[in-house]
Amino acid sequence: MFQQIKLPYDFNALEPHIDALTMETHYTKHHAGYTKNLNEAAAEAGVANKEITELLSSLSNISDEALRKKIRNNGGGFYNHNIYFGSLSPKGGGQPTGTLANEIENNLGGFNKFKEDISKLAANQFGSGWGWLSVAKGGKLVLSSSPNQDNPLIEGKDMLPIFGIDVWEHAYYLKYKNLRADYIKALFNVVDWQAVEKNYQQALNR
Ligand code: MN3
Repeated sequence: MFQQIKLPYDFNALEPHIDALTMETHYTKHHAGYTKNLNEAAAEAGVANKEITELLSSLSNISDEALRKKIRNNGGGFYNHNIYFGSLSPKGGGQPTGTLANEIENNLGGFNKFKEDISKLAANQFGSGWGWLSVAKGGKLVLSSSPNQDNPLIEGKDMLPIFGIDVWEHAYYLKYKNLRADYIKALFNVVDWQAVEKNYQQALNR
């Protein structure tokens, strides 16, 4: 069974940056829905025992086209939101420290440049999708964006995403309406860089 991460904070904990109703709807409806649909489709396709990263990077092995599509959309939705919700915290904000900070400095031109670049990628993603910070094989940090519930793994890039900005309207519309850029700016006030650093270390050790 694929399971949603438990939120280590209350739905209202990220106020005023992310409002409680958005958080509750996002987690209990959208993310829960992706997870349920993934579990159904994965059982049907006989891939329920795979690691999610393995499953998403080998979708072409699923011969039934409808099932493959269902697992792509819902498996992406499941995995992407585990990363998203897991890297937010009421105690977040500020900047990464340690190894991740050094790599952002060395690979991505420093934190301010990184923040500007990933924000632009997320803001400019046409329609629904994600902005990503990922780790390529060998440890290099890479920025990208994806449509729908895709991510670099699904796109066959052999990179592990460690931080994602959800720019589906369900992530911000109740509070920010059409102002996606304002939501992205606000999100940085609640990013838990220690959690992202943990994801980074795991990605290095894969
Ligand atoms: Mn979402």
